[in-house]
Amino acid sequence: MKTQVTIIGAGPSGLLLGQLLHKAGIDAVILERQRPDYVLGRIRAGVLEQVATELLDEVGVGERMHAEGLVHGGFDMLFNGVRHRIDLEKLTDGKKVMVYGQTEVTRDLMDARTAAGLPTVYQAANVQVHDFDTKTPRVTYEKDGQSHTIDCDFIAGCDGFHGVCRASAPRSAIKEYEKVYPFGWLGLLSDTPPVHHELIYVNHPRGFALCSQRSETRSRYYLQVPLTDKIEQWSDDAFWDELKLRLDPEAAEKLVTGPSLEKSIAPLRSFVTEPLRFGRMFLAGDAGHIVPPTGAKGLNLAATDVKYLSNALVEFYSEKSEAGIDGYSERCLKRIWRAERFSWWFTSIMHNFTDEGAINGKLQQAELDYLMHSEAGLKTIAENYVGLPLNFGE
Ligand code: FAS
Ligand code: PHB
Repeated sequence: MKTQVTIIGAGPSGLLLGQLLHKAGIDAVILERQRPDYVLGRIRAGVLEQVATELLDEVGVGERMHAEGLVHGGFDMLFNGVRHRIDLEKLTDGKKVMVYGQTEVTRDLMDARTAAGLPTVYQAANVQVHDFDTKTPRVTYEKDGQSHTIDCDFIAGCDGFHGVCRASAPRSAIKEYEKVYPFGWLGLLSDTPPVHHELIYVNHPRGFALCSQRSETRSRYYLQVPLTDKIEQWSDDAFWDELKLRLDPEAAEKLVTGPSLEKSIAPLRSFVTEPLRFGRMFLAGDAGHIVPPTGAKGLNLAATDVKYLSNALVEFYSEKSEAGIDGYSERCLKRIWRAERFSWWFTSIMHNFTDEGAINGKLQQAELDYLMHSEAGLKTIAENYVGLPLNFGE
């Protein structure tokens, strides 16, 4: 088989890239090692920046998001028993965020790809990338016991943190930066009405909590838990009891509990790969970077990565210019590091770092107190949360 771009991974990065390239008339094949229902079953991101919603509109899959998504103009930060509303709209001259689960984004992109009759190979096993340091890269994979080869011009590594693409880059050419946090997030999805009409981020002596949502009848909650915790230790009742202990009395009273539809523990890390380009192979999304989910940046960074990559490939094919692909890595990394910084900072002020001594808690409280009483402090939270403009700093 021959194509222009082989995309590895049918998560949001790969699927959005596929639609952007299709819109530009560039052929691409997506190889995904799992089944579609498995990809959809992973419960992940919940908040989209305006930049991401505009990209979904650009590729024509924004209709259901606008119909079912929840537009939020602010969120609450709860600490010392007091809730402080971060008025995103006022602090960013009108910007808001869209609460629309990654599962739905992925479903919309999958449906659009199928409707356009575009090639996606699910359950593609043993995907391997070859000769990406030449102008004729190849990808091999196995499907139903048959071996296949795809000759292409470019390989897009959209295969997530545990994918094959970054692992295939020459170690001498790659630098990886990593910070692993001493706790995880225990997430629970339930068909219960959200406890509040906006998100609530909680800094409590017992640990961080987050009250998020997927619709007016479906909620998503998180608790900071020790890295040693196993999901089997957490019954639904234990989860709800702990969440109530971390909420203020009003929210604890209002909280509607119910059976979990999904429950999982995710580790938190800050991770960046430099560079994001290896010859004719590019990394995008979680394949190139990971943020702690506190700042709701993971999915949004993936969207801008693939926008930059599709622009670069359009320039290559339409203008025979390599400027875009040569500048891809640097352009992405500038935005990535800004999101990494905010996600690390927001994680550092909202979580319980027991191993950093009592003074850390006091310093956190002092920082939170300052931020809530400073226009500049509130603005820095808001402008990063809604997403810095693409031309920020230019
Ligand atoms: P993905 O990991 O979503 O997709 C990669 C795809 O590549 C997968 O479908 C995988 O099966 C496939 N693949 C991997 N190796 C392959 C191979 N060798 N061959 C073929 N296919 C291969 N972000 C937020 O903003 N908020 C959150 O709350 C949040 N929670 C998260 C929880 C968890 C447990 C994880 C892991 C991430 C979370 N994220 C969150 C981040 C998440 O939303 C990512 O940013 C988003 O999934 C990025 O999308 P992709 O880059 O497409 O990577
Ligand atoms: C979610 O709804 O899953 C979500 C929302 C905001 C975050 C992280 C996760 O910061």
